[in-house]
Amino acid sequence: MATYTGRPNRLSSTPGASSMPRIPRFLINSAATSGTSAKPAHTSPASPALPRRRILGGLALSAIMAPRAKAALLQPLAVEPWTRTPGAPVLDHPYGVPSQHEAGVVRREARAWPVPGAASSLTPLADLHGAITPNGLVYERHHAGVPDIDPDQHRLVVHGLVREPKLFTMDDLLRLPSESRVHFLECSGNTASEWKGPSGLPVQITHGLLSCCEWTGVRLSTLIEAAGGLATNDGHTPRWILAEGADAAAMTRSLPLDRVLDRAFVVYAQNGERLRPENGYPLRLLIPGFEGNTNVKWLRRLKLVDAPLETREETSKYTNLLADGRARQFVFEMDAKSVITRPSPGHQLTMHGYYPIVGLAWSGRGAIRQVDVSTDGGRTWQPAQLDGPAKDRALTSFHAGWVWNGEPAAILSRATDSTGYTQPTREALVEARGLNSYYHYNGIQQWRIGADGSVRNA
Ligand SMILES: Nc1nc2c(c(=O)[nH]1)N[C@H]1C(S)=C(S)[C@@H](COP(=O)(O)O)O[C@H]1N2
Ligand SMILES: [Mo]
Repeated sequence: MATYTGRPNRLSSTPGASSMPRIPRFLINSAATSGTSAKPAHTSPASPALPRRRILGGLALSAIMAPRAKAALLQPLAVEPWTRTPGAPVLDHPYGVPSQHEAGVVRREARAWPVPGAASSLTPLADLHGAITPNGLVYERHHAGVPDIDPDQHRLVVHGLVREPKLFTMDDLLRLPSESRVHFLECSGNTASEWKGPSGLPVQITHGLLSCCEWTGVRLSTLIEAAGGLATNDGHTPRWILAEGADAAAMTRSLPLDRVLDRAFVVYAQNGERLRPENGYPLRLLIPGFEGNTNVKWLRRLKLVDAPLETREETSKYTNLLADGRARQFVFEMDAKSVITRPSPGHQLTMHGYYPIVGLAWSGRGAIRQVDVSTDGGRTWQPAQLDGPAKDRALTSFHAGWVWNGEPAAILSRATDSTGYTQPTREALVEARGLNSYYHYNGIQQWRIGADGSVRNA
């Protein structure tokens, strides 16, 4: 079980932080009171903004420090084994890997799928910091496994209602003007576990079909231009675009041109390096804000058409059944949503006092404008602080201060996006959409804190 030490992720105050309580003095060296090894306080760098006298003064006043930790403060720093001899040589790992102490921070599978090659793995949200998902931890969803594609043989064709149908090699694409933008990617099945009420699952399993990368590639509009521009043939006007993958599922989706043309791009890189095989190497479609499955991986074909093709993913799959038996088709945008990642189920609060509440918010319809946090089950709310300017259709991390008095509590977060839309309660969502739905669950998520400091999805 992870121990949540409650270390603040930012010590300096920032404009707009008025709702945020000042960091209590005893917190400055909280590491000395929790965890297994009590380290001398002066090894942990404190904020330069806080004068040393105040830090030490705060410690002296602290009523919660374990006697062992207090004694350790008076000892000189130990000279640890790693300080006594030179460390590992350069290029120990030509491609770097995380510290061996972070070996538990990995993607996990939530469930077994009934079809060979069909699988998903989830991002460990509770262990990540900031808004970017490292490439090795981006969630995966494959309908028919991960193809091993030779980039030199891969081709992208742009055809249909264009003037000059065109075949692109990867080299061709790399010579076209490129763009790098940060966007989240969320599977429409993310958090489906909570439709019928709290599932008991941790945040990696409830919300981990969610990642955020800086993607680099070529705008769809640039590709269409390179194919001579849109063309009307035999009375057929280009209004939709069909995207097809080169995997064994040949994943195929039709997309309305007027809603994707301004922001869709075909990407060959994520977070500075070429796409990982599991995320679509060598090429994928990225439509910021749209449900995960429209972001066709291993992209090999874009066809301009006049109407949706009604593929399998648009009829049998990825429709949303309402209470009255009718289904919504072509629901593309992921609505505003947020979740508290720390503390979250599996964490353990180890002391009474100050804890930052840390989480993520996002919207498929724009930028996050505000996040509110409640610690009393949704009766009262306080605005959280957004960690940096919120980007369009990107994960935005937030934090809020909380002093836990040791009583049972229920912590929640609620996102509002730049369209003015606010994340609904589960009850409001069920009221509007019924219980036949599977996809697009974005209800407010609550975690319960027990008097023993346990955190549960209950
Ligand atoms: N060709 C192809 N594209 C695909 C898929 C697939 O199985 N095949 N899965 C889709 C689904 S359902 C999702 S949620 C996202 C997942 O992208 P990721 O694996 O990079 O996280 O890719 C989409 N694109
Ligand atoms: Mo998905």
